[in-house]
Amino acid sequence: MPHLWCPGCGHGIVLGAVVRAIDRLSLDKDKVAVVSGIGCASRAPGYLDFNTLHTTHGRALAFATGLKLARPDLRVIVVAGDGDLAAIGGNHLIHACRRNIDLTTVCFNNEIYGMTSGQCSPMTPTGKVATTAPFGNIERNFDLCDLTRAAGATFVARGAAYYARALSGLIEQAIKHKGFSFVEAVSQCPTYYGRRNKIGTAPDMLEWQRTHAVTAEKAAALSPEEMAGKFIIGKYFETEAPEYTEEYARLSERLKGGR
Ligand SMILES: Cc1ncc(C[n+]2csc(CCOP(=O)(O)OP(=O)(O)O)c2C)c(N)n1
Ligand code: SF4
Repeated sequence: MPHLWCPGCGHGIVLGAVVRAIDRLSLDKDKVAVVSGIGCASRAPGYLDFNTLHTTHGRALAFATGLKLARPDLRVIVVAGDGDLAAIGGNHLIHACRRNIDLTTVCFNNEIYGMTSGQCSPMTPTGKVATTAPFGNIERNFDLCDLTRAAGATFVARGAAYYARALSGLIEQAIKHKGFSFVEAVSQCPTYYGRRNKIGTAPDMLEWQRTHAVTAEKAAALSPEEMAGKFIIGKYFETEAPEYTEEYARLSERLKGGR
């Protein structure tokens, strides 16, 4: 199938994990809507036969919020890059979490702006090189799982392209969850991140994911020194809280009754 992603890009693997999760849940295709912003990750809906929306950079969650409010019966899934969600769309991200609106967001985290040729994103680790940080990034990157949990998301998980099957399972759980669910999917951009940072080819980057991802159980047994540079995968957090579209429907009924 012709596609725009570079050979070895992790985004196709992450998209495959999303599709398998939807398939396993046997959702009616017409009841699924996939919304994205702009960037390499955000081209994913172009390959899907659901209701799809390719929107503007950073605004996928704003469009998805409007869609979900108008059509609460739809399963709305947002797919977008780390730059899209955490930089220009950062404000929409924290407020979607705070509202606990029933959307599932999958962040294709390649730690860089891929489509525009490798500028820093809020996920570029300190010290890494980008076109906008030729001497090494001096900013600290977000921990998106901490950020979304603190902002009010009721389901938070992290997976990686290397662990595609587990990632798909996490996305499946996130879609089933009622409320705002967030899955960070660590993906590789060999073209602009791997090559520039001398991490190597796509297989080298996948090997890096294999050796640097640890489960929460394993992480608990490791010292801070042993955890340095590693990242935790698996379900990070799940809780229940009032969901926004239900609260809105309740308010609407109350006002219709004049109360
Ligand atoms: C309003 C606006 N600002 C900037 C851009 C340019 N732009 C297109 S893609 C992109 C970065 C995408 O990075 P990310 O969201 O991390 O996705 P990736 O391409 O890495 O998958 C930018 C800045 C744009 N299209 N619209
Ligand atoms: S630039 Fe990077 S993220 Fe974009 S398609 Fe190529 S490898 Fe993938």
